[in-house]
Amino acid sequence: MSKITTLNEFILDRQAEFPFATGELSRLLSDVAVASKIVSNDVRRAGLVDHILGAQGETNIQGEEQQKLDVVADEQFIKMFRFGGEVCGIASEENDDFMAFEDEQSKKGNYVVLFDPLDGSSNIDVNVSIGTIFSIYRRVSPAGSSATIADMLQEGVKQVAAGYVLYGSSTMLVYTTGHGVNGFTLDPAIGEYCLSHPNMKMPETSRLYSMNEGNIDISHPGIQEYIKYCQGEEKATGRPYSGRYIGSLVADFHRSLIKGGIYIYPAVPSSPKGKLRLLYECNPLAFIAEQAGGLATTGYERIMEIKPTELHQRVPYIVGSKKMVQQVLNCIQQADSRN
Ligand code: P6P
Repeated sequence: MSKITTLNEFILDRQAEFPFATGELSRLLSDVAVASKIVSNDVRRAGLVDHILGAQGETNIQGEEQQKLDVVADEQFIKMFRFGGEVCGIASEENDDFMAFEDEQSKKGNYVVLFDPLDGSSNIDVNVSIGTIFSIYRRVSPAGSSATIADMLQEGVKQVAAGYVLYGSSTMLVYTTGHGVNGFTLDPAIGEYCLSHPNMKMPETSRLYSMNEGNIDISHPGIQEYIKYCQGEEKATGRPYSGRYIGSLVADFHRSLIKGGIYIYPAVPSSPKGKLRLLYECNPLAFIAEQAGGLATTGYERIMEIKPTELHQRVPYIVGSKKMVQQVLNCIQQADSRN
């Protein structure tokens, strides 16, 4: 049995890899981990909320209004960042505008965090895995001042760290600081994240594709062509492809990271710019994907090179195994050249 490496040990061991290695980013990553443990505990009790602990909008015996779990998660992460001392501001899927923390300690913080506190939360009611996604940047505004929108609207290539927490059959935290991808599984017996998936690499190809089948016929002809190829009859080289779509981005992405695969959420008439959010869904997972050997694109440009223009902007999203993404790009290019 090998030695258990906890997340905190791992972060400290690797601290020298961080630019500006003053321990600030290490503490921030530890803050993310602590907040996620609290959210994990809430998620594990979610099934009790409506039926035993009271439905959203009702007040509990303390007279506190029962909140939706994604609001609870959002407030938990914001509280952790606000009082952690490393973060001068945040942007979250749950809040229309970004938040600049105005206390003097926070204004000295060198980082901003953009996050989706509980992506796929509509799956809670059916007990399907959900996740937290986070993206960390160094601020561009002067230390000591209030965070600005410019701190939030940075290209994905400027992320200093990114990751996700998957509340699945176990709770896993997967992150990168630009030096590879590592996965940690929460051991509830000791309350620690333990290194379970060191140096994660996304297989270059796979027979798993992940797309809402209802979108296929209304998406780009090149994407239609690719999916039809995947759904084609028995391939001479082996079993046909399999469709796997959980409807929870973090769970679908994590499977691609482990087993290989491709996740596609294209522009469709109901979401002409795509459904997924660039800043706190697509960029952080793109950073993970690229660090693990995969690719992430809109179909026309690298996700992490997009210059953001607004906090909640959406983009078409194709992410996963390198050879599968390249094949989709070829299909898109060929379809465009035929038009
Ligand atoms: P659809 C969840 O709402 C989410 O943002 C992702 O987690 C998920 O992959 C996608 O939307 C599902 O969207 O339109 O297929 O239900």
